[in-house]
Amino acid sequence: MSKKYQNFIGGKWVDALSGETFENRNPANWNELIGTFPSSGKADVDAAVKSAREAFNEWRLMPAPERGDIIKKAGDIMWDRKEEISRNMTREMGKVLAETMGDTQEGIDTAYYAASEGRRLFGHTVPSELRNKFNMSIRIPMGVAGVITPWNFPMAIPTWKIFPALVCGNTVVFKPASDTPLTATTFVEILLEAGVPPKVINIVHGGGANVGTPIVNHPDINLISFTGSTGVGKSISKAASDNLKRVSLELGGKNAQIVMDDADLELALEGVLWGAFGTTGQRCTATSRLILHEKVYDRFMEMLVAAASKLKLGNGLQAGVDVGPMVNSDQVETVQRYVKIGTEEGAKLVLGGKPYKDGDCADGWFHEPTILAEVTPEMRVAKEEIFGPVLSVLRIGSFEEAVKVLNNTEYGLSSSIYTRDVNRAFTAIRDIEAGITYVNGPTIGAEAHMPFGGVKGTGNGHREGGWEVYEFYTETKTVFVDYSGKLQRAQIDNY
Ligand code: UN1
Repeated sequence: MSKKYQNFIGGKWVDALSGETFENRNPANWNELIGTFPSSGKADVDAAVKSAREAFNEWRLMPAPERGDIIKKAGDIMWDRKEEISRNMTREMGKVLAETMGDTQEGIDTAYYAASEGRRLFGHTVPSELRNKFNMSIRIPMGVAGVITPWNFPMAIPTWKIFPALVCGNTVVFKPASDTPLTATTFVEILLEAGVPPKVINIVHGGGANVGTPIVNHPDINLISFTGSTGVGKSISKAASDNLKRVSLELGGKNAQIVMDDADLELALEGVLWGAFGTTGQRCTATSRLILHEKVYDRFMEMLVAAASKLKLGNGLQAGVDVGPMVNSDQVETVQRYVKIGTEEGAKLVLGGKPYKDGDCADGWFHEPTILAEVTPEMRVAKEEIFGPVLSVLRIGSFEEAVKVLNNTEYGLSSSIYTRDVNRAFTAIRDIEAGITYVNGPTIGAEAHMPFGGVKGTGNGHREGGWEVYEFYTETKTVFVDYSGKLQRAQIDNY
């Protein structure tokens, strides 16, 4: 049975002011309607920002460890509901159950890390240049955070942003992707059950133009955290500069796995299969390029095509399925467009290349795992993000060439090298232009307590995850306490 879901604004579950709704359907079987959600607009955003602003003063005064206790409780509830959350996630966006379980677990890990951060939020104490004077820096919340999240990690990414925002004392207006409103709604229910005061968290469903843009433009929002495409990220950055909002952008990737001639080929094969076709290739961190040493090229390609052709497509809730559907028809079209671009550029299609409609997959957005071989660095399929189950394979003759080819993209999120040579591994760590480098592991699989983010066109220098994201959600206040009982002039009286 499908259900009608609502926004949560001003401490209440409410419809969009327009009364309009949109449908959420299962990408593995579009006949299955999961629910209808409010199609909101600027007026709904205004109400949500008002609510978040009203709640800020009280929330900021709650001790951070107490806020952390609430986040811990949210993690506990997610743990108890892990399977149910993950099943619904597979229904609404397609990836296989093992992966949606991982996505939910990433949210739980983030909760427990954030909870403990409530007991840190370190500042510094520093000696003063004057006698009887005390210097320190403390961290203060910013205000209202606008959080705009994608559909590919419907639980993990919202938790990456919202748990740190809350533990630092900010209130939140949350716009989840319209492909995954159910997981987002469940997340908000969990926050409320855990004890987040009602007006502190607000969720507004709807599209980017109708909801995202008013959030970005709203003068009473202090910071924006966005994960999505580079195009949208750039426009957010421009719009937000008008009232000097702080903006964290997590954008595209064109991640590569290098396989050197001394690599453990079986291990590298497992890595590239998981990196390229896990989540149907729909990760910012997905392995979109394989940079393969010429000495192992033919052998490895044979292993790769044989293994990738055995991957089983289907509904992610069924046991034995390796690859679920793509999230919607637009994504299938994008992949089809790139297969055409690649073959026209001269790449060789060695596997897949078509939407997949067999058996149970007839009514879903499935696409075959696809491999383009003999790709050269100047081709578009070597440089542009595709966000689907497509792997471009490039042949290289040396380590130096491999790094140069890897760096030949506007993006810089994740990267990987398979080699048994420790000198090469460390040189790669130094010379690869990416925010994340894996040695003898695939490009996917970041952990919640480590900084996550990229260089170049992948973002604007901020990191999510780990300790660094807490810098984003706070401002520094510098404090001087003079206990000398007299006027002391810095730089003057002491010199
Ligand atoms: C993303 O694709 O935006 O490292 C996030 C990974 C996951 C997170 C991916 N832990 O692949």
